[in-house]
Amino acid sequence: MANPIQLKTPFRNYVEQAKPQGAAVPEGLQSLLIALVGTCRTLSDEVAQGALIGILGSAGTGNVQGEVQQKLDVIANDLLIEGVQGCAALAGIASEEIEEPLPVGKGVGDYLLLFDPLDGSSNIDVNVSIGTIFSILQKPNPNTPLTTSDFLQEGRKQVAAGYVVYGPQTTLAITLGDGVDLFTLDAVSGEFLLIKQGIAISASTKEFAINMSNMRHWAAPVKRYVEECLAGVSGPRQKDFNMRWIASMVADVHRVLSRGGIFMYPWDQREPGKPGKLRLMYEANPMSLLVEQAGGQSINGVDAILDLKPHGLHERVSVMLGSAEEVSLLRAYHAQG
Ligand code: AHM
Ligand code: MG
Repeated sequence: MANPIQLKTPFRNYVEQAKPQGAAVPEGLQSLLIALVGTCRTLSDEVAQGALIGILGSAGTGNVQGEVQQKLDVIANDLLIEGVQGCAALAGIASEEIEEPLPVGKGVGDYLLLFDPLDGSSNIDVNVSIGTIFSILQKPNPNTPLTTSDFLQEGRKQVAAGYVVYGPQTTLAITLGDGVDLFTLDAVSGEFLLIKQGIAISASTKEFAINMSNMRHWAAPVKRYVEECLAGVSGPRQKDFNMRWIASMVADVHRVLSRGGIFMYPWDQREPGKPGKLRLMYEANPMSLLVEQAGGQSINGVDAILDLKPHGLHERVSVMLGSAEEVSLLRAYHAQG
């Protein structure tokens, strides 16, 4: 685990003091993280105002993936892009809401930022937790012009990943590749303060999260796994399971990090050519790094998500992550076919 840092330390000081794998965080990365997290604080304030500042409802536009954009999807995307423009070490940005990568300045620098600016869009208008998911990669050649292929790196290469969930509290979870730490936004100081270091996901659990309305479309191994959970204490698992589904990945994964569990958004046969709903680069990869860093596992059924070689910025993937015993079982069921 990283060096111990005093609880309630503000995020800026935390980043200065952190020593992932024994080395200080490079200054360029420090500035990027501070700017990014500072922008999430602004976004949190806007989310909290909701209808009072006219940010609810549809934007009347679609994103690159053909999904209807909510006003807050667009606001969050613009805010985040604007918020990191001053970061000299940042070469480019990729977002769920923009088709092509966006160069920052001349498109040169050490880092690449990827994000889902507002995850859980269907929950915005009903006042249920939503969030921002982010991933930071090193740019392979810091001095050459930005290309899409710069971003197409395995998730294991992320230098930082995290999310901010805008819920009853605004909470930040982050990994710099040496454990997972949690912060809560303090409304008084306007700072994210450290509340927990070295989050650990319990290996066993009695809680699963999946959109059950898709059950008839799932592949056999996922159906078998969930049916066995539902069979409870008299079934093969010999225990009763509980189910949760918030429909905001940030909130569902936050619960998994907080008290264990398994979260699944698997491939289903409605669109057989589509590997899943969730996006690899800015949803599955950052969440998978957090989960693995907290001792859990994250797979697409067969392989660790962090080992997948990406082929496109907006590529989708089947996701099963959380408590190690459950994810291992699901992997075994996939191996049996
Ligand atoms: P979004 O990024 O457009 O909000 O979509 C991703 C969200 C995830 O947060 C969540 O797990 C999933 O979509 C919910 O899907 P469904 O509405 O099928 O339950
Ligand atoms: Mg999302």
